Formats: sequence, structure tokens, C-alpha cells
Amino acid sequence: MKTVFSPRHAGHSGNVELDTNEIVPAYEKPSRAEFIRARIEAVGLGPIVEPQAHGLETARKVHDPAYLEFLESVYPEWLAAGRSGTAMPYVWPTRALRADVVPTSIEGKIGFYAFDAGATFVAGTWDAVRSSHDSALSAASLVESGEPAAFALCRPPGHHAGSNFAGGYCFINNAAVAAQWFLDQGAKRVSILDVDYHHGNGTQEIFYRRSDVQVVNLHADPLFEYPHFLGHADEGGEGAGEGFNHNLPMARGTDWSGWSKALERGFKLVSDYTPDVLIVSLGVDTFERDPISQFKLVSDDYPKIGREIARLRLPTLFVMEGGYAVEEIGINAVGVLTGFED
Ligand code: SP5
Ligand code: ZN
Repeated sequence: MKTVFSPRHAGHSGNVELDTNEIVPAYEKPSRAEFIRARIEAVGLGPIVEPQAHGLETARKVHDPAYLEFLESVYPEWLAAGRSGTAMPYVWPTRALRADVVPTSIEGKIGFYAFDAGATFVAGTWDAVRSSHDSALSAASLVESGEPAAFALCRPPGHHAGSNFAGGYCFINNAAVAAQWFLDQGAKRVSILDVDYHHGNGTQEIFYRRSDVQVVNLHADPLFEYPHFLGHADEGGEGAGEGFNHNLPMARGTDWSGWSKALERGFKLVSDYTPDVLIVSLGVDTFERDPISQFKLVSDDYPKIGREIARLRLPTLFVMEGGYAVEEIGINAVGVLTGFED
């Protein structure tokens, strides 16, 4: 299968994050994408092509246009305010605070449009975010034009980004934009199967009241794991979306025996929905040696995931999400893709 990848991801680098009790180099770093690219070449998965430039029209259908403008302007405003280094929020409009008035100061704005301190900005962030978005749409075009599958090697990832907020290393929700684009091309139903270790709270929020995109999430139980405040099994969708959101939370320490059972349940939900296209939000932070995660999948499990996904016999767009064990991220992510092609 073809991979769409932009070297412009590398401008999003040097970021820091708040980890428990200290500021550390961000786990979501450029070498992640480079290890995956190198592995694609090593196994000969197929051609790696650069994305076509796309406008933000489709993104504006799943994100608040004002939020997208904020993403573009935040770092220049941060610099104009006399700051330097990583731009990171430190205050958020939770519960009893006003979430209807956008502050004008940069520290107010950056908190207003985020749910955690995990989506940080440097000079090259917006360009990298745009290129990641373009990769998702270009790979979607390959599937639309008849390729059985394509891989969007997106960086930064997207599934924690919601209609008007960043977080969890995510800015534009690449999978959500691709889903909207498939619908705009005439698809009637799109399924998003999110196998990242973390709940895809942004994807869930974006489609929660819609029936044209089914969202199936396999993830660590939010009772113990990030993002902590969404991803419970009783979140089934609302209004027109009722019955089209499915959460399959799992316990700390889950290995292949437990995880693969959830995957089978997810497949049943997807096939019952009879989508025209499947988008896989592909995170490999379920890996046993992932530095921020607590599942126990091993490298040999990833090709099995791909083989199982292929059995759905659906046009499939893989969109890269998380995975922080950089030495093995290529083996694991590309393992899913080679398994799919077996
Ligand atoms: C796309 C994606 O996978 N985003 C994940 C964001 C997770 N951010 C918070 C993780 C907190 C983990 N704390 C573990 C501390 C280990 N030193
Ligand atoms: Zn994750």
C-alpha cells in the first residue's frame, strides 16, 4: 500500500511536556515518524509520496473555524507577547468558569482552546499540523480512487483534538477530517475504529450527535488512564447519534487475549453498521514497552491486528495516531500494515 508522508512534520520539534512532576522533552517527537518511514522502506511496504496541499474547507466542517484560526496564530502571538520556547496553556475554562467569552490575551486564549497542557506549540507547529492534515486527505483520495487501502503517516496525531480544542499532542483531528471528506465525496456511512491506547475523546465529541460516522474506540479505561474524563462504556451517542458511538474500555495490564476480544467486538459493530469506508486511528501505544502506557501487546500482535482488519473487506484508510516506544514504533505500526496486506 501507499504511504502519504510529509517531512514538514519535523518542524514540530523541541516541544516540552508536563509529566507528573516535571517538564520533560515531549514524548511525541519527530523521530517517531522517521522510524516508521524507515521501517516502511526496510520492508518495502510500497511507495511513500508527499501530500497534495489542501485547503481547510473540510476541516472547518468538523472544527470551529475560530479554533483553526487560533491554531494558525497562536505561536506568532506568543512571540509577539515577548515569550519564547514551547507555548503551553496553564489554565482552562472548566465547569464554573465562562467558556463563552474568548480572552484576547495569549495565555487566556491558549487555555480556552485546550483541555490539557499536552498540545504545545513551537514555530513549526502550524506548518506540521497542516502537512499532517494534508497527508490524511491525500491518503483518503487514494482510497477514494480505488486503492484498497492507504496509510496516512500523520504527525502530529489527531484523535484527542475536538471541534474547538487541542490536547494530548493533537491539533487537527486528521481522521475526523478524512471521515467528513469521504462523506462529502458521496459515502453514506464511515466507520472510525480507534485502536490507540488512549480514548479518542476528540473524535467521539465531533461525531457524538451524528449517525453518518460510527465511532468505535478500544482503549484504557478512563477510570485509571488519560484522558480521564471521557471514554466510559455508557457513552453511546446523543440525539441522531445515539447508538453510533461505542467505547470498549479495558483494564490496566490488558494483553492480546483481552485486547483481541475487544477487537472482535469492535469488528462486529463495524460490520453491522455496513460502512462504505473504514478509517483506522492507528496508535501503537498499546505496546508492552510504551513509556506512557500500561497495556501488554507484543510486536507479534500487530500483524495479527492488520490481518483481522483485512477480513472486514472494506476500503481502509490507516491514520497514524500515538505510540511512544520509538525504537519499536516502526516495527509495530508497519506490522499492522503488512499484516493487512498478507
Ligand atoms: C495521541 C496520543 O497518544 N496522545 C496521548 C497523550 C497522553 N498524554 C498524557 C499521558 C500521561 C501519562 N503519564 C505517565 C507518566 C509516565 N512517566
Ligand atoms: Zn495514545
